[in-house]
Amino acid sequence: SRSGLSYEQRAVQHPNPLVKKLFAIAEKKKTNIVLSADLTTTNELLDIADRLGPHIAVLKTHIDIVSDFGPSTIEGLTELAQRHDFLLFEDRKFIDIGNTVQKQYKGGALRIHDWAHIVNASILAGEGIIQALDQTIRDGGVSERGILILAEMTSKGSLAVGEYTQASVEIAQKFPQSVLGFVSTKELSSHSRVASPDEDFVVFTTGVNLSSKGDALGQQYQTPTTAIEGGSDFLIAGRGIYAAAEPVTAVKEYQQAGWDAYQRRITS
Ligand code: 5BU
Repeated sequence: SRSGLSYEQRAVQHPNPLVKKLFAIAEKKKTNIVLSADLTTTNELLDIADRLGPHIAVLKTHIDIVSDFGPSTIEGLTELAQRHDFLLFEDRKFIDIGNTVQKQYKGGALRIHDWAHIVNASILAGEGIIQALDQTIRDGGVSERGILILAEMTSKGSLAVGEYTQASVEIAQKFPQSVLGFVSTKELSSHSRVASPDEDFVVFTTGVNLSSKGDALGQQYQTPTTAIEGGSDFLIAGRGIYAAAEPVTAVKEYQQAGWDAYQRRITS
């Protein structure tokens, strides 16, 4: 793991072009915030992406909750991602057999591979799912596509723990060209039995909130500071930001807290 280095140093050393770009964006914009933009209409989604875009490194979508989804949703997101310099992450949580996920990733109404730089997948079905997504990425003719493995989940009673989480790391290590890292509550790769010294998986941490401990449906939160101290590299926050009375003020608070915590981690 290289979690003790700056984003700039990690950008220079990382072999994967998409991770290089992600780290370079973080360094340039001084942000490790991933906005979980769980808005349900195209207008609301694009409006929040435009207002908060300058403060985030990645915009995470659940594109299947957008009630009026269409080409203008994707054109709008792609244009804003270029204008404000952030990446697009579709939180699709692929979980089926390889043959099905290839169709879900490339085709269908959502054509996720066309526009999302990052997707995530569960390894419940075994490593074939990652092999399938990896194959689509390598044959897809588009550069800058990558996968995060769902190694843990933040919801109460999650079964993604222990050996399951460990297996996520081992499968990631078999597909270093397309697996960028993990969605997890803390750093994992240093616990791996076969970690190589130059391995640098990126840790995205969801369930981040400055003022709440959870919700009525089992979500469990930690703060930006505890997440970064635990080895997280990018903080995924949704309602704490977009549902705040002043989302721009809120995103700046998360941005500052996340950035300061990262600087403390690498200088201590
Ligand atoms: P929130 O509003 O910050 O609670 O939103 C969290 C987002 O992250 C939401 O889109 C979830 O679907 C997503 N999520 C999560 O909360 N916990 C997990 O373990 C994973 C994703 Br993986």
